[in-house]
Amino acid sequence: MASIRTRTVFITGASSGIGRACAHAFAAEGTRLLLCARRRERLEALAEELRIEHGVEVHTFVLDVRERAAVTASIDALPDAWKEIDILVNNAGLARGLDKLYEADVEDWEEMIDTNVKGLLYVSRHVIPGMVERRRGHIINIGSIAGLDPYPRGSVYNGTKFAVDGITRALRMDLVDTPLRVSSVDPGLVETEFSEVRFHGDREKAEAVYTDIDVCTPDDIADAVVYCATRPPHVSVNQIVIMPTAQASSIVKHVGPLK
Ligand code: NDP
Ligand code: 8X3
Repeated sequence: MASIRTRTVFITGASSGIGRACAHAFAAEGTRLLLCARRRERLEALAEELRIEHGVEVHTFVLDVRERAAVTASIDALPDAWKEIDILVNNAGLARGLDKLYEADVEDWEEMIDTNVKGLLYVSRHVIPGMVERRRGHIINIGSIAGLDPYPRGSVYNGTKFAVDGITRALRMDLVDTPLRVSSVDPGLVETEFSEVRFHGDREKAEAVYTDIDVCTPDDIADAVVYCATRPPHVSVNQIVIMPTAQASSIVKHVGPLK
């Protein structure tokens, strides 16, 4: 295991779920943390928690990754001590709706495409050049089983996560002549705010997704992300697909106790 102590890790969408768990897991390894999301209070509370629990340096900023100009301006405006990003975790993302393509709300599509695909691209485009210049960096994209194996009513969310898979693999080719590494961690069901966001705040519908099935926790996923980041420099963990034991594909899930 390679030490990443004092490395600077930038996590998008750190205010909740997997991003928040990644912040804790990296802090436990002694990294410095650069965290963004749209909800300022959440970020500030998390930063305080990380400083107290792990004694690490944390810098937060509010960012909507869909806003291209804001992405470039906020990264350019980072204090000098935070400009050299070693590990980028492209995590900010969401699903909106669970509908047949021909019945779905087009606004939901725009939000998913703008966040999951364009947001990831804007951040990557602005962070990676510095990594190439310093000949040091690791990009870890949070994809999904939904980006490897589609499911009914998921077409546009599926499409965005298939795009993340394609982008991840092509980027790895673009960087093959550099010391940079590109990984993707592709989870199945993880209990976070994901389903509440998907169902536009309908908690009952969201809770039903995780009822009677022993799903993954955000910490399970963060553990896989830190695994990717702590391999020796000559080892690239290209992809980790990580699901609950009771899930075998996007659509094959076992509800109820295991036999
Ligand atoms: P959560 O809803 O708990 O967290 C999503 C995070 O993304 C929040 O911190 C949110 O912060 C941030 N975010 C959303 N939109 C934006 C935006 N426009 N700009 C900046 N930040 C944004 O869900 P998860 O933790 O589950 O999701 C994290 C990633 O994991 C997503 O990419 C998701 O697709 C992926 N994933 C989730 C799975 C699951 O079952 N939960 C399974 C497979 C993949 P804020 O609202 O404060 O901006
Ligand atoms: C999230 C997993 O199956 O709910 O990417 O789409 S799923």
